[in-house]
Amino acid sequence: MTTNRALNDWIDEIARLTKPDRVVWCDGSENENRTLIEQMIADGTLIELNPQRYPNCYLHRSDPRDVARTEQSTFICTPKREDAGPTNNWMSPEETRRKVGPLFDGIMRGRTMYVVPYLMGPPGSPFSSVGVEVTDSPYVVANMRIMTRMGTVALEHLGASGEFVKGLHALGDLDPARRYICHFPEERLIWSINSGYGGNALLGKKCHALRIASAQARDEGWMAEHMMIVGIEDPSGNVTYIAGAFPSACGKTNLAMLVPPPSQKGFKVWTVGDDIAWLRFGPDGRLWAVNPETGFFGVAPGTSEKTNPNAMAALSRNSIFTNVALTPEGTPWWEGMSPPPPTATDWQGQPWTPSSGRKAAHPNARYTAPARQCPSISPHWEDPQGVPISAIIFGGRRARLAPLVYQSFNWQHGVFIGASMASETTAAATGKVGVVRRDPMAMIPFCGYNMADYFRHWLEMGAGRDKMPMIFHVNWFRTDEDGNFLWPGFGENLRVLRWIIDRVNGRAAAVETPIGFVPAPDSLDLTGLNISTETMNKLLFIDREAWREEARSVAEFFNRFEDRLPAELWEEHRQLLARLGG
Ligand code: GTP
Ligand code: SPV
Ligand code: MN
Repeated sequence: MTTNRALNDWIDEIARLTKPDRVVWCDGSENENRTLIEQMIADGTLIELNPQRYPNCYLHRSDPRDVARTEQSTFICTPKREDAGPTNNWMSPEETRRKVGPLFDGIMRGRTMYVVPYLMGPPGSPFSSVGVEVTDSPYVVANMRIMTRMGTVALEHLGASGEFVKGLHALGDLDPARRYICHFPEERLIWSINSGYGGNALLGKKCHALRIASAQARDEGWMAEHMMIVGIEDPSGNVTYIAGAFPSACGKTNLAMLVPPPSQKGFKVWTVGDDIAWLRFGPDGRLWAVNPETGFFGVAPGTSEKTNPNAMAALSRNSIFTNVALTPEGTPWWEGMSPPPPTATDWQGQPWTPSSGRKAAHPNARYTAPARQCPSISPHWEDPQGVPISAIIFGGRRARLAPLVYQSFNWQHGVFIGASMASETTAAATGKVGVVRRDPMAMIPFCGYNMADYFRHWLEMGAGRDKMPMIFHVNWFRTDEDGNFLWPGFGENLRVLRWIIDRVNGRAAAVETPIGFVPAPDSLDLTGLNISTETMNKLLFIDREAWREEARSVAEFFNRFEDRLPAELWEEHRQLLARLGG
């Protein structure tokens, strides 16, 4: 309960609509969490893992129809279709109320309605924003407790203010055909029904911190981005912060937690955030960033002691695992974690052996782990003013075309690079995997308004400012003819981050190409890395004909925005073609 009138009124209204048997206000306490977990163990929603090996850890198995974000059921509900833009599904607020509203009528009958106040961003920070998620899923409550500052702290932050993001979530029957994730940016309201999974149901994350926040940020002159934030400390103790936008399952978490290889003596890496960044100008005119979350909802497959020991430490206790396999010892397992166990129970609860011919964990299996448990967590990760950003990197999965790293010529060209980004689709959303699609700034699924206006906002953020971060593009996923990755990735990515930092400080040498600056031979530190000159040449090769083809495809994409696309981006496109010689 609270004394906040606006909040009480809204909760009453939702309870009248959804008709739960009970209403429980969540305070975020240890006791409350314990009770919820025990209840979920009793009803089979959670399976307790081996308490010696994984203390206070639990496994949840989703309905097989509900294992990833569903972009086809995600809507931006602005009065005018043009305000959602050509890359979002649109429904008018009236139609949404007419069509989706009735689905909530009585949906919580026989169930408990949890009221979850949460704070995105550090307490006392000008960046921070309160939301209230109403849900009938105790699994959502337990996850929100890890991912956000939940309960009393949020109500205290809210005080008597009526300014909070409203999120209504109901599990329903999980029928994908009647699944709706609806956003009303003008009312700061979210409706989610018939899914219990991640980005569809933990409304503080993609729905609030990206879709609603991006629209708010446009109005108020800041940015809400699908970015990790990492600090690189050099041997003399200087820390440079970098923000990076890569599409879902394309390496943000791993980059934010990277472990320097042995040859990179004296470097330390500090994790500030792994998925979302809110950026604002500081009094010094620089761009500062906070991570609004308090946990990691990370991709499990591929995560191991070798690839990401920091994540492995973070998820070793007080964590929830979704759609991973279970070993006979009661420990979680997924592809790439360690050699396969001789027998296991797969993510759907079926007996599994390595010769079963199918995956034990779902490719989008995830862990929910508290950020404070990450050994590389930055001492500044909860600083109310954030950390100052020196470079922004865009990246994606491109088997071909995009070189290991290149630098933009200036802010406007950097925005063009972000706006023309593409990446192969992954299991983070339902649909075909491995198809190249445009994913500007890794925000195609998460921008709460017309992306043409979003590009305009990016351009305006940098206009007339001389302390903007430099913009780079990276690609860890280029492959050879046989489909093997050319670049070792993971910890070795530090070598590329060091080149980026050296460029920011005017130290590293570069070669100008039609697409931007690439490392001059020998300007990337490759000591201790067994990689041939031939492979490096392949990684940095710019195939002009392929880039001309790419430019044609970018033009097709830009044309979808018609007159609304900022002319500056067409100008950059024209200049790129001119540099490519056609
Ligand atoms: P979301 O949480 O979906 O937004 O994803 P993310 O961008 O945080 O992706 P994450 O770091 O979890 O990586 C996704 C997958 O890519 C995992 O299976 C990783 O093991 C793999 N991966 C990450 N970094 C690298 C890399 O440098 N090279 C290669 N080859 N794979 C990588
Ligand atoms: C993503 O898909 O980018 C995620 C996972 O970070 S989810 O929260 O499900 O959106
Ligand atoms: Mn993400």
